[in-house]
Amino acid sequence: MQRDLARQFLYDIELARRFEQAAAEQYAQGNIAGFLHLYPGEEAVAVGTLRAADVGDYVVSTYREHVHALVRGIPAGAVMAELFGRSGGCSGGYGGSMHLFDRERRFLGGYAIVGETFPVATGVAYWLRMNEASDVALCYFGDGAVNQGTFHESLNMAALWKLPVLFICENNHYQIGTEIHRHSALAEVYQRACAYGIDSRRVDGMDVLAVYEETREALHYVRDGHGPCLLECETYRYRGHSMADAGAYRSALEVAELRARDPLLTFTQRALEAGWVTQEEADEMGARAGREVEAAVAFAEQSPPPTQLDKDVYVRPLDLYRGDA
Ligand SMILES: Cc1ncc(C[n+]2csc(CCOP(=O)(O)OP(=O)(O)O)c2C)c(N)n1
Ligand SMILES: [Mg+2]
Repeated sequence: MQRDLARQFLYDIELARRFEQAAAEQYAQGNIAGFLHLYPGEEAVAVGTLRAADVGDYVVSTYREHVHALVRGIPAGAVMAELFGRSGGCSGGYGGSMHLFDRERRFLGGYAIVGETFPVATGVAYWLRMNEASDVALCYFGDGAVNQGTFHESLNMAALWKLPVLFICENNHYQIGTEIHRHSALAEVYQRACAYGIDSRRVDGMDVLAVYEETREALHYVRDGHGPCLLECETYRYRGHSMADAGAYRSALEVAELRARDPLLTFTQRALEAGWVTQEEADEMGARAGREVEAAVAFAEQSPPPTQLDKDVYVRPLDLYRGDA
């Protein structure tokens, strides 16, 4: 394990945890409207998978995507301003929490519909294949999405045409308040891929190193032209499904057991034991992440609301085809 990479992981997780905490506070203060789905507990998935990806790979994520956007390199201020619905947001303030977008960084959403990421990512992969590109489409989805028709339609098409797509299941074991054994006949998501002859793996999604290594292997496989792969990351969310959900359907014992495997705590411990960071450096990283989040909130607060709805929402089709829209 390279020391620099370990430190990057640690900073990513610190930033992610603090960013989401700040988002919850801003929501409670009325600065963020609509739905807000937070990620604490699941950080090792976004960090491990996206740090294993190349900058040329495309990312298609769900409504629980703030951390994916941050790890992809979208500035924290642009993500927070988008949550606030301000013009400095990465989607110009028109998308909000569930619709983060950054064309330059190949971050193609933020999708609110469960199961929506499958056809979008499969379409991107089809386009990549047509252009003989070596990039891969990363498709994120929750355990609740695998019973949607789009899952089966997209996996079939991706396998049939050997498309370069990595399907990444963020299995936090709940679809809102319904535990996976109550919503899925087959609770081992990775086993479903064999119905389409797709290579699949399962990894401990609380372990950032394991996620990183498994994703690297999977991406090699896809990039080598073998077709799609499915990676199931077993993880857990510490908060409710959204800010509107107190998560009362889970026992205190269950939450405590999973809190003991907190990726922030366990990876910090591991980094200290391996000598990748000292305690002082780890503390400094946390403080630096805190300052970055404070600056992001300040940026969002001073960013004006969007005013150019007519210009930004409607484009002439010809502009789109010319690529200058
Ligand atoms: C097609 C569709 N049906 C229902 C919903 C309402 N809904 C929003 S999130 C969600 C649960 C999805 O759970 P999962 O896929 O496991 O993702 P998680 O929220 O756990 O990350 C549901 C049912 C929706 N957004 N889209
Ligand atoms: Mg889920």
